[in-house]
Amino acid sequence: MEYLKNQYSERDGVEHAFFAGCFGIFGHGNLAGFGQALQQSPDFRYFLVRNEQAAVHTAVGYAKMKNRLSTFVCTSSIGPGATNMITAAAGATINRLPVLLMPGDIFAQRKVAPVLQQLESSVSQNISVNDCFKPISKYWDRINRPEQLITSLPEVMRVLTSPADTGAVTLCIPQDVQVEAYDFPLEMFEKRVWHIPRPRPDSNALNRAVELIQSAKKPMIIAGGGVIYSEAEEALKNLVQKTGIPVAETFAGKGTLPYNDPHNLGATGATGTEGANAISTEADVVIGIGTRYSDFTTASKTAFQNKNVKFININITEFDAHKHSGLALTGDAKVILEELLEKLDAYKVDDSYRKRVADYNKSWDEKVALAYKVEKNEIPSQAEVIGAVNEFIEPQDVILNASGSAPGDLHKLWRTRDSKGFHLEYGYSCMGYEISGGLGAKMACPEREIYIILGDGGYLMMPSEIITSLQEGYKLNIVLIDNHGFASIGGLSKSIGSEGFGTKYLYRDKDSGKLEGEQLPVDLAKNAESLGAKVFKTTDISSFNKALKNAKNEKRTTVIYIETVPERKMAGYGHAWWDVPIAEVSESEAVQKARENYEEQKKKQRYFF
Ligand SMILES: Cc1ncc(C[n+]2csc(CCOP(=O)(O)OP(=O)(O)O)c2C)c(N)n1
Ligand SMILES: [Mg+2]
Repeated sequence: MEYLKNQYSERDGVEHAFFAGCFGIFGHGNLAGFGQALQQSPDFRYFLVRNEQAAVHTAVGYAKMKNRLSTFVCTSSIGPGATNMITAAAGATINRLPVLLMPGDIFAQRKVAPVLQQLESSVSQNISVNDCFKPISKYWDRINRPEQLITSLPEVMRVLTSPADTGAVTLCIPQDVQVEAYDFPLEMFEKRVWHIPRPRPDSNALNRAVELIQSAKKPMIIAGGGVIYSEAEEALKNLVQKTGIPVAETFAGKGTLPYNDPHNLGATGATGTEGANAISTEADVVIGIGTRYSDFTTASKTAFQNKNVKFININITEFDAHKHSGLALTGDAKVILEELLEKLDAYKVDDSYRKRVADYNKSWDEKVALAYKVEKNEIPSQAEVIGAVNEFIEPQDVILNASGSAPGDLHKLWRTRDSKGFHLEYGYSCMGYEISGGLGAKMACPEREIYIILGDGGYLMMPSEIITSLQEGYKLNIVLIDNHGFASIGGLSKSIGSEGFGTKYLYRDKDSGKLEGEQLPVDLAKNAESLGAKVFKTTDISSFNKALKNAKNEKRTTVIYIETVPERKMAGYGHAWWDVPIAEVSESEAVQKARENYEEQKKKQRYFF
């Protein structure tokens, strides 16, 4: 604890305590060691959570808002407490967000094995459930002797503070080792600052990139989360204004430009706008900045159809910089964009191209306005709910979501006015991230209101951290959208010919044996109330709008409950496709038809050499 307290990060001259404290749940595997240490370290605050998975989501939500310059430690007992963290830890690594996991581990001394919750192995005594963290950790270690911490802790910090390598880091400490005494060198506990670098690109690679851009007639930028983590928004804006190169945004990159910047094509890929998908189809040079090129971004490798398309990838991670056989500009987005701008001289795109993009920006916003427009004051569509929230909240407030049908709608429809105002965990899209991740976001930015868009399915997965938000006095605004099941997966199931099988909350029908009986009598509003939230149960947009106002005056976490009609949806545009394989052989005609369409779409998929 003493070591962790003294670790700082620094970028651009600003220092941050790297750990804001510790989340956790105690059991026999951590209460006597970590627990006792935390008790005697009131300046390293301990936060009791309700679920170890939530602890990690909260740390991740916090780290995302802090642009990776600060995070939390998460401690768990051995066994189930530890493995509960695995889901969210994978999310941290996929989203390239730092979190330090400190699960307890089985006795190093072994005499008492098997202890309660120990998984035994007949092939090795050096295996515990904590080995499951290995494939999802960017660094993993087990401390069998106290002095191993002297060399392990600096590795933990190196990885957590590395913009290229960061993710979940796991440090397992057996429950008996946790309580051993050792005379550590005192220098270990002095303040240490980890300087976050802004590496510049190879100058030859930069020259080649400049040449390639100067030859481009239809260049475009795909802006990913890395733009925001590098705080490169201003550099991006300057480059775009001067050159006229349009920008399309991934989920993590949405908000890099304000929604109404005429160079902003908005969402790209499977959930992309008309403009982004039209331009990406034709683009001759694609400049990916801080993007992993997930299948949603590339419309499952169908988004880029120009035969001669070339990629330039600006990325701090060499692994990502080389994707799509791209010209790799490995380094920090902000400084690379600044250098590019200088070197590009008078390069700009044709006026007609710039105008075409500006027209797309405008015509898309007209579509958004239509989707926001309340048709009738009755059970609304999800888009109307999103519109009501968007029109109510302040520009600096944060919309937060991770799973269900909301991510796609938000990607398309949210008018983002602040680069930290759109918080989507869409790398792992983990149901359950919303409330816990929202708590982390609020802890990182208490001055902003956090609006969590949450489906009934996501709510049921992990409502528990409402309690933690009350305990700590961090107010969340939860918009709970009830469509009585999985609208997203139900829709997907219909699109592959499977009729929404197994996606609604219905009783099992006694005669057919299927889940097609009456609706289950679940009352999620009451459920949220029972956890201590102030609940507003609304039935249409006008009562929803009133609730938004009333919720703003509340001091504690609020839940605005609303039912929506799942059927009214936004259309997909251009190459807005997502590869979800459909059975090659089926007796169902619907599946056969869907398979035909699938085979057509498959033909558009590309490799890039
Ligand atoms: C932990 C987890 N399990 C399963 C999934 C797959 N999945 C994605 S969306 C979804 C349904 C979400 O339901 P709900 O929150 O009600 O949102 P809706 O689809 O109705 O908009 C499921 C099961 C997931 N993303 N995360
Ligand atoms: Mg639902």
